[in-house]
Amino acid sequence: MERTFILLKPDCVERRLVGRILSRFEDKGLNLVAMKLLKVTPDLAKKHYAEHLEKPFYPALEEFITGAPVVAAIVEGLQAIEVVRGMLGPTSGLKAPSGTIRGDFSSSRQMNLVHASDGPEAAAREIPLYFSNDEIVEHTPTIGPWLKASDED
Ligand code: FUP
Repeated sequence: MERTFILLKPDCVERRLVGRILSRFEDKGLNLVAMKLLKVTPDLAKKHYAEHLEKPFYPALEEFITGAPVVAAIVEGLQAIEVVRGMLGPTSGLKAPSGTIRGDFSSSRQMNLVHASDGPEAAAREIPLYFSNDEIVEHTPTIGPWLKASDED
């Protein structure tokens, strides 16, 4: 089992899409192991988007990500990092194919509704930015045997 970090961004909360987007992760069979509503501070935005700090679009990105509440979550599942990235689609909603979250709900490169870790190093860095260890809930869902065969890992 692998864990990945998901952030439902301000456009997702403002557009009342939180329930519908979370449903897609639940429908896929991913386990929710942590979740909270918060406002990203400028300091947290700089840490989260450290690789983009020097980019020309960073000031607008910080204004956007700090502009309304977000929902942060950790989900768990087989190959969860790659599976969730595939569910989001490419960065721009204009390029993302129908059937992906960004393709179905976004027409923007910045307002693309959801962030998810793009690899194991990113997940390991991002999860502790948003959650302490005691906010992560270990849990084995009873439906587990109906979501995958016992030899799949
Ligand atoms: P992604 O990994 O798909 O979330 O995308 P990136 O890490 O490349 O970019 C991080 C965020 O910066 C994206 F969600 C959108 C935003 N962005 C812009 O606002 N303008 C750009 O030109 C590129 C990215």
